[in-house]
Amino acid sequence: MSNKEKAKSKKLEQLDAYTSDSFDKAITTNQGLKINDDNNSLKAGERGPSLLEDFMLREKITHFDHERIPERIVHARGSGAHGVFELYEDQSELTTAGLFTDTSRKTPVFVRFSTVAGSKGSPDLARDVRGFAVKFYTEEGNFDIVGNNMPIFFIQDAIKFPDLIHSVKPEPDREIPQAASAHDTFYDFVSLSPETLHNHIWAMSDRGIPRSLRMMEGFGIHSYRLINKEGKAKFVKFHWKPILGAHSITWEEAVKINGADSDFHRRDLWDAIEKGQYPEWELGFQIVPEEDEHKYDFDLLDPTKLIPEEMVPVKIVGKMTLNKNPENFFAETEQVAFCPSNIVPGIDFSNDPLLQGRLFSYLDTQISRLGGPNFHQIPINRPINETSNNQKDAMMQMDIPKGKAHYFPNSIGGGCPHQSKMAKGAFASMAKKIDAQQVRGRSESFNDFYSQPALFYRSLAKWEQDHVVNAYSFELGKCTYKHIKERILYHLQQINEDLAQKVSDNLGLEIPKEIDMPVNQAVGAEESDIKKYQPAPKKNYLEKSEALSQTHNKFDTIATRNVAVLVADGFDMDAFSEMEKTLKNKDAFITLIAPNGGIVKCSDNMEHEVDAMLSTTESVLYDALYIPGGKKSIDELMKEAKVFKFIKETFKYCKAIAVDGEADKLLEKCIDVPYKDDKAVFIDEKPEKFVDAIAKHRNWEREEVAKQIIV
Ligand code: HDD
Repeated sequence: MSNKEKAKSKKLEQLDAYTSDSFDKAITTNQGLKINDDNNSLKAGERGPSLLEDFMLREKITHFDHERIPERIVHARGSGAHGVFELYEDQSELTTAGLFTDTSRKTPVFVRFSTVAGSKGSPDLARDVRGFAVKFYTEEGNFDIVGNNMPIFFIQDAIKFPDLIHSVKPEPDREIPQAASAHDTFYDFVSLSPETLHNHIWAMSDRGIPRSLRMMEGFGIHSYRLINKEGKAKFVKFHWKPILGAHSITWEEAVKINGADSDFHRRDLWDAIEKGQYPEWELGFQIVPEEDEHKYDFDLLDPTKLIPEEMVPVKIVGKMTLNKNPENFFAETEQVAFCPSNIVPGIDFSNDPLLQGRLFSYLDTQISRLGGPNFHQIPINRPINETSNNQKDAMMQMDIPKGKAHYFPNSIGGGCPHQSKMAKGAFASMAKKIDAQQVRGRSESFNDFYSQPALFYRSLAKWEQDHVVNAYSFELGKCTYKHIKERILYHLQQINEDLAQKVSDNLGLEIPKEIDMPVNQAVGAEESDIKKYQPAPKKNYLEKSEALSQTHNKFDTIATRNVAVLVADGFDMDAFSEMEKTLKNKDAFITLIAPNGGIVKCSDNMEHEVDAMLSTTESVLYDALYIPGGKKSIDELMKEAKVFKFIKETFKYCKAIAVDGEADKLLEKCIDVPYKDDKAVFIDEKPEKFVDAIAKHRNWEREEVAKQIIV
């Protein structure tokens, strides 16, 4: 079965009806007129001016002039793919939602991953949160989980979202810096809004620079509700767990990748799907009964808090597989419109004030982004079930709605479209008891800003903590205002003294003993109210949570890992073929790199196609390096300075290296720190050991030594 056939789904069939191609077709105007010269405009004489009469010129240029739509105000840079969600077991004790109760269903999905701050053309490896938006085309309508790769968000109330984003986007006077949080306005906002600290420390950790979009977790973040047929509701948090494990790279490497291939993540996702290595995630629920709403040291409605998995384990319920690339980036990935308000029966919202604001914002933004309120008719956004209502007009209506009555109730149209009972699959908002006074403010239970960042930092491995220290030092080092840096140092001190001390040493600044704590209350609020919103003292309700560190992860596969193989004419075929067989059996990708393009000959005089010329590629684009022996080949490689850079970088960034025969000479020549006993360097060893080391992603323990290497 071809990949395309495997990917078949009701959504893809629907999209097929809208796809077109130009193969074997005559070029025409948009009015269907065949064109006989698309190279020359109509002119008054060969050297004369173009004529207004030239409708072909005008049509072509006019279309071109309008080919761009506004990029997303956030998450502008993104990559999408089609796939399917399959349920492992019926979850009807929790919900009536068809996609979570019917195990025979294969629910089509479209997923878009993104960075947050950068523009549409910004580099993939920015330090940033990654968007993880999933649209389920269910039989009851579209259901969107518009999440991120971090389980919490920066702010607690949607009214702060424009401020957060204005602060992180390029500064308004010079439009600098692009796709980077390391600047004054962002840190000004963060330092004055301690609610941001938890998401911020996640962004400063390795989670902010994933190895691949296929190797990161996803989170719905807010508490939602699942409701079963008895009407019983439970809180739920959605988790996506990648089958390949969650892995990251270092900042130094990210900077180089951005130069070598700024489409690194986009290409990686596309290539894996094209090669039939479909990315997969398992979906998990964290369930909290409504009776337990107030049982925790944090508020379930506060989106800056996670529920540690040690307190509420994640129950795995199904699997999502991405199995088809889009046909057209603009039509699908650019025009897809996610809205957290897209919900189906059996699921409902919580009172999380951030979620409540999002329920408005997404629908609203699509209207200017996609040109009007009929954006749901764009093929990628159409649900797979039938839609029918009385919103028949507006820009770009694509259907021709028949009938006279476009209001409800009506008798002329037979009362149609009619309302449906819940038993017939209609959505009805759950009955929630609300007995409260209207207030503009927040709950005191939202005041704890330090406990969870502290838990996060404590839970990291030593090398992960080092990366956090480096990230804070780098980012604050890029800020120019001393008082902003000091305010951040103060907050870091509240989170973890060791962290604060290391960062302040790096910056050469003192940690202030106190700062003027900003007040999230109305101007002129009562003293007692102001006090109510001061940060609460840090609590320690859990010493460590393993789920927060990427060291407690999946390290059991090398599928889709890209191994660079450096060769020149005369490389040892015996060693190479054993290695190649082992790696390919485990679904790794191999890139044969040689000083020149075209063909390279092995020791058996066989011809091998070169995948990349040394001058066109960089070590940072690969997960591991293998160099087979062969005197002639190694002598040739010895002459290439780029080979030494390649090896040194691979070692410096803690990746697995295997060499055979004479190739050890290359390591000896360029690695000037001890490497022979390194856990991930293999000299004339069995390929299986190399495989295990690649599966471990990196030998981070090497970092202390490797950082002395200059490249
Ligand atoms: Fe948002 C896009 C994720 C809070 C307003 N958001 C957007 C996308 C993702 C998220 C993944 C890209 C969707 C796509 O690929 O098209 N946003 C989040 C998460 C949040 C969050 C996980 C907090 C838990 N967002 C948030 C708030 C607001 C917005 C509080 C406004 C009040 N977000 C938007 C937006 C965007 C958007 C401006 C831009 C493009 C779009 O919606 O479709 O409306």
